[in-house]
Amino acid sequence: MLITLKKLAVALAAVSACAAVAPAHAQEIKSRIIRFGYGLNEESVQGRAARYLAEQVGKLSGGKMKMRTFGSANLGSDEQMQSALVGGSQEMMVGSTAPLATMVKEFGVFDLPFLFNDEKEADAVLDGPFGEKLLKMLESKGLVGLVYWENGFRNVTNSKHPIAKAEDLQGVKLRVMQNQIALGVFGALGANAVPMPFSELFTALETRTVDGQENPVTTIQSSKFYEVQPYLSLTRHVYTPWVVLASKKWWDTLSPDEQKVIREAAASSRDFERKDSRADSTKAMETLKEAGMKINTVSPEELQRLRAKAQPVVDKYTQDLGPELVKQLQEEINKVRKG
Ligand code: KDG
Repeated sequence: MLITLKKLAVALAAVSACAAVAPAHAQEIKSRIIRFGYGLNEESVQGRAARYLAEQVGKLSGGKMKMRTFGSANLGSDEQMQSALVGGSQEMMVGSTAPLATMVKEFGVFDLPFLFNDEKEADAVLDGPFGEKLLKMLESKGLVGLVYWENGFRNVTNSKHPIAKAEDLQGVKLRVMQNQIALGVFGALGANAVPMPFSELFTALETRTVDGQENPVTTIQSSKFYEVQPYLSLTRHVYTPWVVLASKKWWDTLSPDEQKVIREAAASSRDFERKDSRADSTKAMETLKEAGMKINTVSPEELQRLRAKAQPVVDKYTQDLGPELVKQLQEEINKVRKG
C-alpha cells in the first residue's frame, strides 16, 4: 500500500515533535567512556563491586555512559591512580583511605587501631556526618569522594609463628599500608613495619622479603596469600574503608544529570559491596581453613595488651590529626554503640 506523501509528512512531524519534548535530561547525558581502576584482582570483592557499578552506570544513563573497569592495579597503585584522577588522565577509582591520608591527613584516622567494634558502627559513621565531612575535604585536592565501600576488619598473617600474645609480633617483618599511622602503630607493637604498595605484596611474601602482612580475610583469600602465609591470627585491629573517587577535573565537565547518574550508581554499589563483602568473609574463612592455614583468634586480654602498647602512638597521631576530629569520631561511634 503506497503511503501518500501527506501521511509521511504527518508521521515525520509527529516524530520530530516527540524528539523536541523528550525530557531535557535525556539530551544532557552524553556518550562517555569512564575508566575505573582498582587494586585487587577481578575475583575479589572489589572486582565484583566494580562490575556492578559499571552495570548501574550503564542502566541509569540509557547505555550512554560506559564504564570500563581495570583491576589488579593495571592502572597503577592506589597512590598512582589518585594522582591520575587529580591530573584528569583517569576518571574514577576505588582505593583505601590509608593512601588518601597522604593528600588529606584526616583520612589517617581510620588507621587508628581498635576504633570500631563491628560493621554496624562503621557503616553509621562512614555514611553519617563524620564520613561526609571527610569526603568533602577531598574536593580541594582535586578529588570527588562519592561513597565508602568495605575493605573490612584487618587480621595478621605471617610465615614465622602464630600471633597469640602481644610479644609474638616482636621482630616480625610486617608489610603495612603506606602511611605514617600504620607504620607507627605496628612499630609500637614491636613489628619491623615495612610500607609497601599492595601490588608488590604477594611477591614480597613469596620471596620472604617480608614475613607477614595485615588485611581482611576476603583479601587474604582472593589474593591467595594462604599460598605463602601459614599463619592467620584474627585481631580485627583496624577497620579499613575503601573510597570510590572521581577526578574533580572530569566531574566538573559533567552535566547535573550525568553527576546524578554517577551518584545514584555509586550509592547502589555501596550497598551491594558491603553485602557481598560480609557474605564473602564467611566463605573466605572456610577457604582459608581448607587451604590449611593455621588460624588462631587473639584473646581479648591480649588484644587489650596490644591496645595498651599502641596507645602512645594513638595519642601522638590524635594530636597530629586534630583532637577535635578524633573526639567527633568517638562521639559518632558511641552514639551507635549506645543505640
Ligand atoms: O589496591 C588495593 C587496595 O585498595 C587495598 O587492598 C588496600 O587494604 C589495602 C592494602 O593492604 O593495601
